[in-house]
Amino acid sequence: MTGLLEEVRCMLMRGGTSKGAYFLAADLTADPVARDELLLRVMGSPDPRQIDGLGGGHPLTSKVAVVSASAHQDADVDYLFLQVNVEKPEVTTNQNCGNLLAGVGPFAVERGLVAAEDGETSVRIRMVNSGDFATATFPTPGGRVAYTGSAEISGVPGTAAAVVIGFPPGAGPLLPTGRVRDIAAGTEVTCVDNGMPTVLVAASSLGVSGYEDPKELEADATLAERIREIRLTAGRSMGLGDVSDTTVPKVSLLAPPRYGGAVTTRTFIPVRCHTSIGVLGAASVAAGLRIEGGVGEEVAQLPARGDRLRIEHPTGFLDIESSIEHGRSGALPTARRTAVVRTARKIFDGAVFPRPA
Ligand code: NQM
Repeated sequence: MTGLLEEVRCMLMRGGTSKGAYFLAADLTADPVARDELLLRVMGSPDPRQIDGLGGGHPLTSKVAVVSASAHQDADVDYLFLQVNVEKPEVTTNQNCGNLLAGVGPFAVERGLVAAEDGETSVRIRMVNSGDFATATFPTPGGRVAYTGSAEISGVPGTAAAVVIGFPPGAGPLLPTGRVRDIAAGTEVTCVDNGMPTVLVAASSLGVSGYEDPKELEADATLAERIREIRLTAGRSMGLGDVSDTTVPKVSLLAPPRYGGAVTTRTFIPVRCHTSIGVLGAASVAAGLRIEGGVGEEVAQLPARGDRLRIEHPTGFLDIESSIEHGRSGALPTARRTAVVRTARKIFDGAVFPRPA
């Protein structure tokens, strides 16, 4: 038929400091090749402006969540995260996204996958990309998702209802290289995975302060090349193989805090510099700062007590609760618990009309 556009049921949501298209798995084809081809047309990729689709021309606004009922005994729903490349015809599943995760519980209630309580509802989520789990708790007065509230997160104007997300320790090792410190491309790093494979580097060891604006850092070709070399070497040591075309590991530059937090960060995801910091990226930074002998030790100021610490980033801060267990008699540390407050908001609900194939 000529002239008619195909349509797919879709909800656009802000999840934390990112924005993405949320789908029920049942509303998409199960064939990953056909699904990815459709999602490129939905988001308007490849095109730096994504002018003909939902994407916003930046990796943080070119994201997709696919949600379905879970068959796993410890989960209510499965959440598959897809990163839709802005400039290349590429959709990847090799990373997770803790920001879009914030919208998964509300979306699951909106679509009837989970029955809401009158008051607040907890949704147990299996993150398909990593196999890890999270529990999201959010207000549902009268059994309906409340989006307005008083929680404020840096990088998002205004306030909204809090989505409290707790993460039990993931299945993989906290220190994937088996060491607290490595040399990657001549630079001292600590490679951590507390939900997001992340390479921690002192900003000063790369000749920058770590307080620069993301745009200024992105424009620094010498820095970009150093970060690329560090990622390639660290990625191999972390068991991720050749990471030249993947979005993980992230590289987080660390500098001393300036506003009472524990550390300042500038995080490369992996080429663009994050305007704030990813949730799981922050979980990895927070756990990494607590590792005795790690590169964070010379830079961070950890709170004297308690699990909560504040990570400063380009547009404010992210508070996160994190604790690790230091191994006895030389054993490596392991993650214990991580929890964070995010917000999420439904922006539209309806049908998306993808660019014709
Ligand atoms: O680390 C960006 C984001 C993310 C990922 C990225 C994220 C996380 O802010 O949990 O949320 O690192 O690619 O959405």
